[in-house]
Amino acid sequence: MSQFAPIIAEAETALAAVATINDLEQVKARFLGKSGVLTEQLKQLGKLSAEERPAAGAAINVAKQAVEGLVSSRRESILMAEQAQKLASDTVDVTLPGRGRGVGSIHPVSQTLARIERLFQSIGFEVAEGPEIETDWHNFTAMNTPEKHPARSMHDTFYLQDDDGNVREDVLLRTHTSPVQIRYMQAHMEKYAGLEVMPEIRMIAPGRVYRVDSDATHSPMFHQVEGLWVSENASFAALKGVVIDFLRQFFESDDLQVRFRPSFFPFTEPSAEIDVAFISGANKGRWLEIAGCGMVHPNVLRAGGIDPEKYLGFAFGMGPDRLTMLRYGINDLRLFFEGDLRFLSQFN
Ligand code: 2U9
Repeated sequence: MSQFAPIIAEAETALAAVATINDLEQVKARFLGKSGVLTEQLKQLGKLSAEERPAAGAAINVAKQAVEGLVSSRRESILMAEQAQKLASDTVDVTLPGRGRGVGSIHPVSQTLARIERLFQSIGFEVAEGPEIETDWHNFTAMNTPEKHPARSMHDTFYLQDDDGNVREDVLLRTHTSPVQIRYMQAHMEKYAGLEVMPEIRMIAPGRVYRVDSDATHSPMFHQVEGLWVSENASFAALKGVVIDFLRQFFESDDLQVRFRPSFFPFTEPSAEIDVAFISGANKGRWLEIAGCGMVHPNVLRAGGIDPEKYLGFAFGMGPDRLTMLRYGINDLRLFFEGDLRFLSQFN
């Protein structure tokens, strides 16, 4: 029996008494640590003669291995005991109802867009889309906007840069969906070029638009829906009929008051702003500006490849973000674009 048998026995007794990994590490340090019992023995080897040293060294190492083995088997049993206790106490109540899956919901503005699209489709309008990055020509020139118009300034419109970081004056983020109508008219005229009289145009263009503007009622990105009707006999009377019918259906109110107020836009002549007044509810009796409209300016028809002597057009534009705010009584536009589920999940 090795002279270290009593030390091994002492370690065994000490290890048997520990119940946690923490206490186990303390015992391990007492025997095998930097100034542990067996480590101290190793340090004494230098005092022995060269003949005695190998045998003594080997005996200490055998003892160290024995203690290490005791420590790891004790560690194993403590971990197993801890896990067994955890399994016994952490019970799963299999009778609890499941948490379910968040089903998500359609964004309130998307719901409004879908609603607007459905209403216009029901009276024969096509829904068209176009690029959000546009040329200055499609966004402004074709829309009869003067060269020096403030909307064309970098203060109001986001322009794009080239690869060297220089601002390009001819490429921008569209400020309205009107370029979609310009492209639509051009494509339409090309498609029916051979015909004596073209089929009439009835379309709406919903989508994202961009302006340098940001506060509670303005977002640098917002939505628009613009509509266009071009035919030989388009009229302001027809425009009023379409708009009033749409608004009454949109707000589900047959007695909604609608008012057309003379206004100015470069792309329509004559032009009007459209106000509504509700008969009941929180906005009862107040006139609220809700959209704009007018007869398409001859220059704009020409930009679309349409002869203004032969055809007339009417157009209108509205902001679905604002329409959504009115429909649900929301007072801050930014709520739509922050992605806060506490807000968004109220609309499913
Ligand atoms: C073409 C010709 C004419 C679209 C029009 C308005 C008047 C208008 C605003 C309403 C609220 C913009 O969303 S808003 O901020 N729009 O007042 N828009 S006429 O006129 C067009 C469009 C395309 C080819």
